Amino acid sequence: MDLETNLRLALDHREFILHYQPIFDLKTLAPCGVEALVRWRRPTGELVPPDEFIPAAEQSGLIIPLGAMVLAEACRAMGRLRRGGLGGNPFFMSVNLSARQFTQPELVKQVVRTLRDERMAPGDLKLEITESVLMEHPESAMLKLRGLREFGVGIGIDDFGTGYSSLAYLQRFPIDTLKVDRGFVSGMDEYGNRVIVRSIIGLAHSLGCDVVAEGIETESQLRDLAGLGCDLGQGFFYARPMDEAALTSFLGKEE
Ligand code: G
Ligand code: G
Ligand code: MN
Ligand code: NA
Repeated sequence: MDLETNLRLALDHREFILHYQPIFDLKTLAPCGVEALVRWRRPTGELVPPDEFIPAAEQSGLIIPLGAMVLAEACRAMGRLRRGGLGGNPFFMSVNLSARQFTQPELVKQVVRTLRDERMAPGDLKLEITESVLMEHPESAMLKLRGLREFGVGIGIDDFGTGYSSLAYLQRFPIDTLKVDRGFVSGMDEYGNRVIVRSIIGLAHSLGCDVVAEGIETESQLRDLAGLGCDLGQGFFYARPMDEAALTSFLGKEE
């Protein structure tokens, strides 16, 4: 069977699950949100990472039902965390949107409907979109971002610095967060990467955004980023992506 057929069956059989990676405050080390990351759990127990199926899901259009499932499940998990008294206030759930999901005409309506169905506070949700997706059709992207923002949903730009952004648009888009791509963070001992990270932090703050550094693997990267004024971070140093049970226990210990 080809991958597309396999993915279709996997969706019917509910083989897609979410892991969550905590995002923390670089100054206090307190958790302040999580990023939902989808995995394909094969009946054998094997966990297939998203890089191996998101492109095919995107190509085939299956990303639409898969993305809808991811969003609804992330909202439900957030509800369970809140009811369990976990996740301080403010605490957000970050969900990745692919190009095809974001360009869907019904995107804003669908997000609004899901939040209502799942009774999730819009301010608890952050959507991550890459800069290339936003810049491809910036005017229609603007309308969607405004629709989401008016409803109270947060917007983060994922992998920032790896694509091309028009500064004029960045300034006009209602964005809350820039996420520094982990490539820059892992290379921060090189002067060039360090300059880029410092510039992204400065740019984000000038735009009124906060900054999340991705892929923090060492304490020295953490200190370095904190020293540069970076607000938030995620990475193996603090916590790996984990299933909901592990997340519940992780957040319980951090309270
Ligand atoms: O989970 P992992 O840490 O391997 O993530 C690899 C990539 O897959 C990341 O770039 C992330 O943006 C993407 N990804 C993870 N989960 C989702 C998802 O639910 N939807 C989309 N569109 N991309 C995702
Ligand atoms: O959406 P995005 O592509 O940024 O998704 C984050 C990806 O980065 C996921 O695949 C996640 O598993 C991975 N990741 C998270 N923390 C680290 C880290 O500290 N180091 C590395 N190499 N990868 C990480
Ligand atoms: Mn992301
Ligand atoms: Na990223």
